[in-house]
Amino acid sequence: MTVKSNGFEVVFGRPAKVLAEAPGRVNLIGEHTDYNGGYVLPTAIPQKTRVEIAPREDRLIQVATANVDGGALLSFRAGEEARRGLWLDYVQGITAVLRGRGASIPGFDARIESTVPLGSGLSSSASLLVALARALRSMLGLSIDDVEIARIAHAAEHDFVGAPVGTMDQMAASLADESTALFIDTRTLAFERIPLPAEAELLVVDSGVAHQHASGDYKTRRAECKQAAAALGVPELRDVDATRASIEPRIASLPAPLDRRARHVVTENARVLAAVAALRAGDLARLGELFDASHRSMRDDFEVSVPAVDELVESARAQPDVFGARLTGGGFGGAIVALVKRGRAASVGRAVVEAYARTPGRRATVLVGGPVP
Ligand code: GAF
Repeated sequence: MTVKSNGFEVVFGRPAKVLAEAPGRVNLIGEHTDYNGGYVLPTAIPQKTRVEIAPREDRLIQVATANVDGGALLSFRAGEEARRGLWLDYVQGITAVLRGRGASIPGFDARIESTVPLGSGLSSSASLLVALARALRSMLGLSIDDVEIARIAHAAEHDFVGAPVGTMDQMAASLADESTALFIDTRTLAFERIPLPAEAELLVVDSGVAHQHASGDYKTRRAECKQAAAALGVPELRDVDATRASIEPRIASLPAPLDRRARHVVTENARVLAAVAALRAGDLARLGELFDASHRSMRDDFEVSVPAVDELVESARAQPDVFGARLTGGGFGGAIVALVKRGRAASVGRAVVEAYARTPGRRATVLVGGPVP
């Protein structure tokens, strides 16, 4: 079988055999909980990464992308993966992890094209990893389920690329769809799809302040959470029961900033469970309150927001028909997500972008919820 290709053939002079896709994600709530064994609630966004692929007779792996510097073609040999600090590492990560799990990986040509914005906290890397893993599963006839695809993508990013991320993004890219929220217990990777409310829509606005995951701040937060868990005598912060009245003084007695970090994770886990209940009950006002509380917690306790993002959140909250708004993703820049009355996201987005642009040098972009092109 060959697939109708709109680029592969131009680069490689033959048709692709397989086409696979995976979406980016926006996290509704449950931030910095996934590496603490906690709960998360992402959903898929319309933007996707698409991978076209065809096997080769030799061991060469050639990968073209339309997304870097107007187009790039890089290569390596199957079995000779070595980290180079380039986007190609994501591809090498997947082939190395699959081989480590016993798959025989031949040479192949691949072309990657993505509409997921880079650096906005919407999981462009996880969508690439999952799309490629799916393409190889289908090209090689591997019997791997979607949770396993997420685990392989996570191992590629965490162990091979060296980004110390949790499992939310890969699970979302592999299992989420646009009409449901994916409620994941990141300790077990058990998941459940919960329908999104028909009366609301999501608005995602990029602040234009690029974030960088593998950077020191994310690592520092991870380390602080580990220290806080050890000081509280639990394996992971997930194990702290937020409903126990005795826990608040114990968290407050931790040395700063571990007290604030622990408080964020413990209360954020509780907010995810409350958000799931609100979704099930169709209680949009409650869901909005939880978005707002999550943002305050990320800003004040986890300290992963930046002034530009706070400004976007406040400006969205000031608009009519907005139930709640918060920073989404890892932070230190990136995008906000707002829960908006259905039919109002495009005009709220326009107002927020306009208000933001009044500060010189600031330019925001509506990524989800804008006018349908
Ligand atoms: C980034 C990471 F990749 C995720 O694993 C998660 O920790 C998120 O930041 C914060 O919730 O997207």
